[in-house]
Amino acid sequence: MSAVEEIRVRGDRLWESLMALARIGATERGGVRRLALTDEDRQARELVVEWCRGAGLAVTVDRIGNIFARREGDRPDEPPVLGGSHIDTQPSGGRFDGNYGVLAMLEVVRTLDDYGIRTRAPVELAIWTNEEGTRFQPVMMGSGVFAGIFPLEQMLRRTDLDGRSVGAELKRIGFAGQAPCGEREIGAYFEAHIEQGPVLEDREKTIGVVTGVMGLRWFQVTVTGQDAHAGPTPMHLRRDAMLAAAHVVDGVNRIACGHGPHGRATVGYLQVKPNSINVVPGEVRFSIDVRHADDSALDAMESEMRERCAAIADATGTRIAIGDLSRFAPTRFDPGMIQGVRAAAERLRLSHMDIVSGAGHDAVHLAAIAPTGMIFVPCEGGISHNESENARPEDLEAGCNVLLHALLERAGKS
Ligand code: HGY
Ligand code: MN
Ligand code: MN
Repeated sequence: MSAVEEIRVRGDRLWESLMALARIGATERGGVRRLALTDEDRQARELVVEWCRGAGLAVTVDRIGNIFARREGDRPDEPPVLGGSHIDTQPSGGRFDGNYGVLAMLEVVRTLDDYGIRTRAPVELAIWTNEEGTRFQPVMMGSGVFAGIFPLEQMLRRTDLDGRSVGAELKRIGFAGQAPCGEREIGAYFEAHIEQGPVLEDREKTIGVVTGVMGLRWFQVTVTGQDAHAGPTPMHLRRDAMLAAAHVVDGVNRIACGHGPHGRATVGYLQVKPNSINVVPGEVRFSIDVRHADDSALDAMESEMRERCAAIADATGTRIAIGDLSRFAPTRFDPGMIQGVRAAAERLRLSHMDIVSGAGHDAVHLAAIAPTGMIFVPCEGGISHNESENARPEDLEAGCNVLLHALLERAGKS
């Protein structure tokens, strides 16, 4: 019987499961398109549930479609130690964002079985509904309902651009579960994830000990001007919504650069009406994603953005409406969990460094209700939310070993 310190996951089996899952929603350019609650999401959910049941786990689904696969512990009444992430992706997403955290947890469970290890506390694999927030807002929806941050009924009524609701889509794909959302004690939560940025690769570190997550604010902006003929309408008599939008895009970029190094602002989505080559646009709708590691900086960025929009509206004779889409404050993880991840990396003799996550994760919501920690591994060129997203098998295996040993420390070996 191997001493616990010597047990290791099987990197080949982890890689095979990642590649098998990546085939669901695979794109021609090597990425994955698996939007939340689509048929691709259903197929992926069914596959992972089948693997979980094959590993002897008891699977439950809650009312927002979060999936929990439970491995019983010797003390079934003890709050479970959870590990997981999400399997919904961006429209042109990658094979590892979210999927790695779910399948690393499955690999941990399979490894515990390989070595015949029983834990004191129960262990649960978690798959959170709609982490990406692309098709339905807010971002990190399922974990937010589980943590009591988003009201269930309101989230079930949220609709996509085609008017389909979360509740109807959960029913349609067969994942409108019966279990209550949350309302139970969680012993701890771990999430393994690719970094989605270039720092670990640049510093040649295998493991990121995640100390916290940047705060995020999403806005929906609607600029209203006046449709007009592109020929007869003189420049100074136009109310050009596209011109105003262009000034806002440039303005938020300057605001973020003015709050470096952690300031971020992105306009990722833009719709033009009537979107015709010879019509001055009368309406432009777009998103703004603002982030920072510090809440007062986020406040400053938001007020500068609102002031700048008011000035642009005046200057262009347009109206600019700013709606709130989603937000969460900067998060610091539990010091004991951070130390647990760090100690596991040290025991495994893996190079590591502390790092703040620029990307949001379900761990942000779990941190509100349980001791939470994250483990990062590098991704190639720091590229993510991109079909070319890639990670090295040996790094994925290393991160999974850190998850195994940090989780065992928390769940206790019987
Ligand atoms: O937007 C984010 O940071 C995450 O990928 N949903
Ligand atoms: Mn993710
Ligand atoms: Mn993502």
